[in-house]
Amino acid sequence: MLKVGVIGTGMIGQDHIRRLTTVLNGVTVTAVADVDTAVAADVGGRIGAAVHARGEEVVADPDVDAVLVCSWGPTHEQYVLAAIAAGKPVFCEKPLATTQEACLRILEAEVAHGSRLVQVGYMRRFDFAYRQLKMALDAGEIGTPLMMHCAHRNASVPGFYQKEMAITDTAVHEIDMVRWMFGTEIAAVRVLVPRRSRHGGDLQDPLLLIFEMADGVLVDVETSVNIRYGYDIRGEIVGEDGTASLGSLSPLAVRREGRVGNPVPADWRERFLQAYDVELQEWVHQLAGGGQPLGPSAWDGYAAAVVSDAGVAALRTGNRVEVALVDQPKLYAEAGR
Ligand code: NAD
Ligand code: ISE
Repeated sequence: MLKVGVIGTGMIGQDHIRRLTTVLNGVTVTAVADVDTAVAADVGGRIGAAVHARGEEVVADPDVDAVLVCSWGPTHEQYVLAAIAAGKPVFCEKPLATTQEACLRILEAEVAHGSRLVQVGYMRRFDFAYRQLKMALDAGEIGTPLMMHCAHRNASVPGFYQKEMAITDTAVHEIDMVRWMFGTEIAAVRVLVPRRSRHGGDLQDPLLLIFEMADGVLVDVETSVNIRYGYDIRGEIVGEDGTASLGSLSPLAVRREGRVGNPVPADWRERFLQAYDVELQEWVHQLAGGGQPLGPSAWDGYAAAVVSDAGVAALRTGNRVEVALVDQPKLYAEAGR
């Protein structure tokens, strides 16, 4: 039984604790911490886990084999570095860290450790529809890919959400997904700014991002974070011989009063419910078997941070911004790492 300690017991922390304790096999949650000590005490109390005042105490707890970081982005680096220093595997919700420099410090620490300990929470790689799409692409069903059209629509976003977050917090999922889908890096980013939705308040919403992949594939991503009607994630790849896209929003179709309707998921928890289950179940199995994590690596977290920064610069300047990555350490050179 893998014993996991969770740092950050907010929205996704609680959702992951629910799946670790009631859905998945071979895992138990033995410790939690949150700066909001009342929330941590409540969540920890419900599952009989030790409640610590600080995240570092979760990492150091002898009853914790592996760490799950679900606190706010700017706090990720300190906990990931603490886990690496303790030699414990750490699953970190996205982003790996909020600056490229912090991601590089994590890469350096993991490389010095000598084997992979870090996995980053880019769950789309575990989503059934995205996996089907990649299988069709890799099997050559639509020929050589030329373009991909994506949309990332949130019904609404919290009050602290700022305009750059459409790139660093929202489109960052597409940034990771297209690197994995096409097996190549993003070479340059442009951001186009359309007419502003009246539902977006002070945000520049929507945005249209253009990614130039290193092999020439062009990707466009619409981010709309106040679309109101629900959570809608789209993706269509245009190949030389055909197109392939993510399927229907819902397995349910309601026919009523002369219309057919598919329910739209309310948010990411509903849309990616099973992807998060698969993501963490594969992580648990891999670690319980004594292996290294196989999902998105610290390198992937670093690359996403660099592309996000390029996107923010493109938004601020209106220019095309090239992406410059450091040389990839050998630890991450094998496929899938
Ligand atoms: P949230 O605000 O609901 O929860 C974050 C929790 O972290 C809060 O309870 C807060 O008190 C706690 N916290 C803040 N600083 C801390 C610290 N130094 N030590 C310990 N706890 C601390 O936010 P959320 O929506 O749950 O997001 C948390 C993280 O998960 C973010 O990095 C976010 O980007 C990521 N996230 C990922 C997905 C996904 O689809 N993979 C979805 C939502 C959120
Ligand atoms: C949130 O943090 C997530 O990661 C969700 O998957 C994404 O859809 C949302 O836009 C982000 O704010």
